[in-house]
Amino acid sequence: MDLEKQLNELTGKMFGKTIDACTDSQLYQGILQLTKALSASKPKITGSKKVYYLSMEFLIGKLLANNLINIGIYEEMDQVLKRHGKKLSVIEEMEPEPSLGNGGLGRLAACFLDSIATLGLPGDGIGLNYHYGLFKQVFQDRLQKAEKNQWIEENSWLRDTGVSFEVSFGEKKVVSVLYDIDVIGYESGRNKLHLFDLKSVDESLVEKGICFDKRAVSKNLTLFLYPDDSDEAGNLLRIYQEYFLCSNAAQLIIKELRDKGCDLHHMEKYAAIQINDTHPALVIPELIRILTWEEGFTMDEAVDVVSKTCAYTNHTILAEALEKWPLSYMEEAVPQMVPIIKELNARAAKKYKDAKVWIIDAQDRVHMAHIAIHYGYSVNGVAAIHTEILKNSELNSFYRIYPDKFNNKTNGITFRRWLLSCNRELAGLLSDTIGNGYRTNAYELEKLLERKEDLLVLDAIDGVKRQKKAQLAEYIRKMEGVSLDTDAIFDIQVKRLHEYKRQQMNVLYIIHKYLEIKGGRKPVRPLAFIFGAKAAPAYVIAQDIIHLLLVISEIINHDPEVSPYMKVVMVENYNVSYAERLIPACDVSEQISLASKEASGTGNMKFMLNGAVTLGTRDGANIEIHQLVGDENIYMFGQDSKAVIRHYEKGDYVSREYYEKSPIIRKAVDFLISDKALRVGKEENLKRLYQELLNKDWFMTLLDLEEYIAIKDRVFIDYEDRLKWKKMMLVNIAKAGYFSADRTIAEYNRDIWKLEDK
Ligand code: 26Q
Repeated sequence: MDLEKQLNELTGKMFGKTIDACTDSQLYQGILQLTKALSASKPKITGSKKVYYLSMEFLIGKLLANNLINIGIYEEMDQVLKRHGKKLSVIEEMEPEPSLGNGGLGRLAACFLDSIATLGLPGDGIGLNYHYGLFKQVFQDRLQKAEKNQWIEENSWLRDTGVSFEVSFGEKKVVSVLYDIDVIGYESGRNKLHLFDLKSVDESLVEKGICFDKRAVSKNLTLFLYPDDSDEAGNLLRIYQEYFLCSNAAQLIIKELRDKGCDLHHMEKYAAIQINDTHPALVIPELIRILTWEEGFTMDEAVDVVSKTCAYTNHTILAEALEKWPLSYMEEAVPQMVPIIKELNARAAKKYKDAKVWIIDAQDRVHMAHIAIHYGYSVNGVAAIHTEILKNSELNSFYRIYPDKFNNKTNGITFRRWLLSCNRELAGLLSDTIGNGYRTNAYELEKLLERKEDLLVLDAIDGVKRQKKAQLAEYIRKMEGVSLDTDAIFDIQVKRLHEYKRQQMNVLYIIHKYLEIKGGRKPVRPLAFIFGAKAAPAYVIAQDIIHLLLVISEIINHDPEVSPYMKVVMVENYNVSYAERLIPACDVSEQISLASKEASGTGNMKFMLNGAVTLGTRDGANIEIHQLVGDENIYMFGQDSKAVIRHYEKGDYVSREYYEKSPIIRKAVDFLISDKALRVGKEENLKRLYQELLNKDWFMTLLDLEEYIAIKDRVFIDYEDRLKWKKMMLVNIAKAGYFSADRTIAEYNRDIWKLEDK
């Protein structure tokens, strides 16, 4: 039966209406139901061994467009709606965005699920069904306020499975319920994202904003996602959440293996469990607990088989983000884990005299990463430089014990969402130019290099960029009330707000530029600086940086002398959907973290794929982008990771020296507490930030500022050599194939999971 007929029947059944009579919201619900039915008819991906990807976060974003593309009916659905005077792109807007992740780590998990299914590998995600997910950001008085994001509607992608487990927190017992979301591969079969919820969850616990009673564990466990991307948050509730995920995951995996008749003594032949950072590392002691207490294993047998089944991915070297939980918290929240963890620690301590590798330290803190490294068979970093830093410094004591466990898996992104879906115009142009092959083999993008001198192709790529910039400008005008000139250079920095990512360095450049324009030095072409970032509510300096951004944008956009030449926009509630609009419209991709601190970054890859040119430091995957595109197609600056690590070791970075030595830096920094800034902004926030920059500046903002200003000025001048710039765009797109998550997942499978091929 054709799509149109099916949709008409469905809307008839659901609302008693034909397609023509439906509202956009009703049409969305009809198409959702139809897509769900079609995906259920896709073959389930099977095989003797399966990977379970455990993660506290799956930042899946809206699913409608992506599912239609992967099922292969996007165009057809678009046509059907057109015939009824409707637009699919408008209907897509009706879908609420699930925000089940903070940033990179969560989005990576979502990209990986797409690629696992696309490669035809049996593999499911296991996570939590947060009712509100990450907070919704609103700006009030130029400060960030957090509100809840209600994303689950009556009609949603979730399927109630009827599966349910009991989870004990000492004497306290709760019951879970399992919801599934289908994961459809591109022109492939179907896997699952399993999301556990709490049967007794109580949404009415939520008071103002995102406040709720933290102690009512049996009611609150799955209400919110912790908003602390890479920051400490020693909260008991987080341990409850982590154990809730791990216990459910362990029970589900054992149930599936039993149902398949597998011998649990050889679990490693049937299952690989990938632990996404340490957040789900309790799955190791929990599996050991179940096998010894309930399945009659000896401790040796249980430790052995679990260690052959679990593998750990590290996403950070920030010391404050490595989870260390006080043993007393564990005793309170998950007492049944304590004897197991003590036994695992005793085994490690007996074998290795170096106390740095023990699980429980002298202050009775449990190091989650140490559990995962000793009792897992693989440890991987997420970009080449990151893995090297893990091996040579952060985890060196472990690398010396287990050199063979360590491996690198440079991150990747799904091209289905980050090209085919968010930039249909570019995807179409690429198909017309080099054929469709790149859609399944991303390396075929390199065919574009043969057209590097072809003016028609270069102009067409530039034409798409203009189109996407115009679309974004229109959206920003509507949403943020700021009008951007499409002729301006769009310079974009979007990512979580963190000092190490150095949004504040970008702002100091902008202040410098503003002062220059005030002094009569105008740029040849208007500049548009666009930011998007959420900050952890408890991260004070990050809140101050948001405030500064909003103050500076207010001052600049309302200054008639300056605003014709530059605009600054901080978009509200940056999320996956906003990223899908921003990334295709970007000219200059800001990737300016302090070298050694950004494990990989994945936004950098998305921008490159969409024809933006990177302005970046020698950090994370920027280094691999640089190697691929060569010196002429990227702007790299700043001290490298070795120099930065040396500064930390010697303690010889003194920000005030940079401030005193350079008039440019001094003028920009002083502007923070100038009358002009204080007239618009709050003294408390601006002064605190000023003091922080001068007296501490732990993430070395001023270290690279002069170089940053110089190179950024050069970027904007180079943009005027339009031919050169268009070639840079083409080379960046052509070389992005390496960053397909399909490549990353093929490597995970080859080196770690070893599942059968299709
Ligand atoms: C830990 C304990 C308590 C509460 C929260 C947390 C927590 C939550 C999220 C700690 C860290 C995160 C997220 C980390 C993250 O997103 N890391 C990013 O991972 C990306 C994918 O590998 C990399 O590209 C980024 O470089 C890395 O910053």
